[in-house]
Amino acid sequence: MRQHKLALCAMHFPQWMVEQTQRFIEKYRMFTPDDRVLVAVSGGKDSLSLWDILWQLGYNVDGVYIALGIDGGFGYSQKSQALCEKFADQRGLKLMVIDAPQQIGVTIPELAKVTQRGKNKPCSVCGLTKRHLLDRVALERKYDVLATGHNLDDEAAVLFGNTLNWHIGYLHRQSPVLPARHAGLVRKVKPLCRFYEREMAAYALVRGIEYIYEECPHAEGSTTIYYKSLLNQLEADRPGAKLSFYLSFLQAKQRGLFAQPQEGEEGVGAGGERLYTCPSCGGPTTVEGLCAFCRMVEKVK
Ligand code: Q46
Ligand code: ZN
Repeated sequence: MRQHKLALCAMHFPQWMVEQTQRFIEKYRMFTPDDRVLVAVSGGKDSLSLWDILWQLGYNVDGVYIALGIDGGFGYSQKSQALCEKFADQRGLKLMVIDAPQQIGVTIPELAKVTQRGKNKPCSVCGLTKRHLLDRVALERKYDVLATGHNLDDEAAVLFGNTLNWHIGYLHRQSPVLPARHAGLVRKVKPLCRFYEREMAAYALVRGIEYIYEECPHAEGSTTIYYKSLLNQLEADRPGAKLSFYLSFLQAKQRGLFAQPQEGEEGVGAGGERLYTCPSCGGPTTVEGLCAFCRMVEKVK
């Protein structure tokens, strides 16, 4: 690991990853051993490794998989669900499977067509659906916190995009911990946000975690992938560039850059706007009436 000037063997590397994760959980005050943690798993290396790490650390942690009904010619959703189930079975862990098409009435690609949102790419409706279903399952089943497997490469790419466009609201909100700003939202944390994608792949390999190698077929050509490749070029010339880009941002934020006085308080959105409550699902919405998810479901009906 050039950025840390550190070389570890196959025995000490996973131990180091587990210890580091515990450090980050404490440093950012993500959760405590008393909390009920729900990990959102996709079948990929990051989320399954996160579950593995939290399980080894002895946290009270269950998993949730959102079945999206995406095929891509190779049974993407089916395959990733099977890997999550296998992972949970091998360790005796509890996995909940939420069937998105069952909840909405159509698969994610069909939903994109019906609603005409993102005609070519279902990612915006997919993201909206996943966020909604994850908040709902976490709240209904009384979890204290929802953990996701976002790694440093993911966070640096999002930060890069937000900085290129100076999305102040998003910049202010991007953080290893996202407090619940509304009764319809659960607290969210990203314990892997300081690990490089390479480190996560190495961890999964060394621990023998079986994960889905293929990306979602709809991820191809996304701006995030483009930003990641740009940042990889930078990292190749300057080892540690991604980490310092992200950490310097967190420090700058702590010092008050992007501060918006009201943001973060309950009932106030990312841009400081008021949050209303959706009369149908009880989730948050920035305009009065149905939330974006419920409006989308109405359209399907
Ligand atoms: S799963 Fe969904 Fe992603 Fe696939 S359709 Fe797009 S948003 S790429 S993380
Ligand atoms: Zn709603």
